[in-house]
Amino acid sequence: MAKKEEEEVKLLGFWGSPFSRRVEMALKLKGVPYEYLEQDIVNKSPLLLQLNPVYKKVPVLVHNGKVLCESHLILEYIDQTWKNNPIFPQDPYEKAMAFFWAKVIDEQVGPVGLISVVKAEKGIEVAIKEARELIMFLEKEVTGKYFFGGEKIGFLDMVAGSMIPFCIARGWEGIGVDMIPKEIFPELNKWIKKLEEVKAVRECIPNREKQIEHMMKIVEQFKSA
Ligand SMILES: N[C@@H](CCC(=O)N[C@@H](CS)C(=O)NCC(=O)O)C(=O)O
Repeated sequence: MAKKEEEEVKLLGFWGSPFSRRVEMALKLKGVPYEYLEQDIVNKSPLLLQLNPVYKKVPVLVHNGKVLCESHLILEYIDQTWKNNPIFPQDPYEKAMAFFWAKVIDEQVGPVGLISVVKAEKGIEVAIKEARELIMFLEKEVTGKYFFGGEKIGFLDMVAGSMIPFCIARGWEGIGVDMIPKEIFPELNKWIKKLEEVKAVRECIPNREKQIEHMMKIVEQFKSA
């Protein structure tokens, strides 16, 4: 019998990055061993610049010499390469919608939601109201489900989980805003608890105090930008 080819999986990431944490969640969920290379995202390593010359960002996954950038694409690649514990819906429409909401989370709710509240150009109340209007779409999306992915944790749980409760919410918390209170978002709060019960997720949640401190540095940059 032919010997199974040795897999070489490397991940260039940054501890506080939701984009790289979600890739780790997927690798852990699938039980894929990987070598993790922590990156300085300010003083970028020659390796990062060489592997992701277009965006110069983490995460970068290297699988048997093949280089992949952009977390959504990396998660799809992981799901198609290691088929156990699938994280994408089989149904083409559901899969397209998962990508749609992932884009909303990364491009609207995430950093943009934090910047809008920090800058509060129309006033803090309006900024909070607008951010919550977007988050309400996610509350509706998860209502009646155990996870966004259904019975089991999936792609959208990893995208939303890495970005909102364990990253951006810590920025809002740092500036004294409880953006996702239980009274307004009961389903999302239940979902956050369920996420924390999943070992692959729990192992990828950054330390709370360290993350708040990191998010406050980002807030200062937003203020002076
Ligand atoms: N769209 C990218 C976003 C990746 C990203 O923004 N990574 C940040 C870390 S959180 C980074 O490497 N930033 C370095 C920079 O902006 O120069 C993805 O989904 O992977």
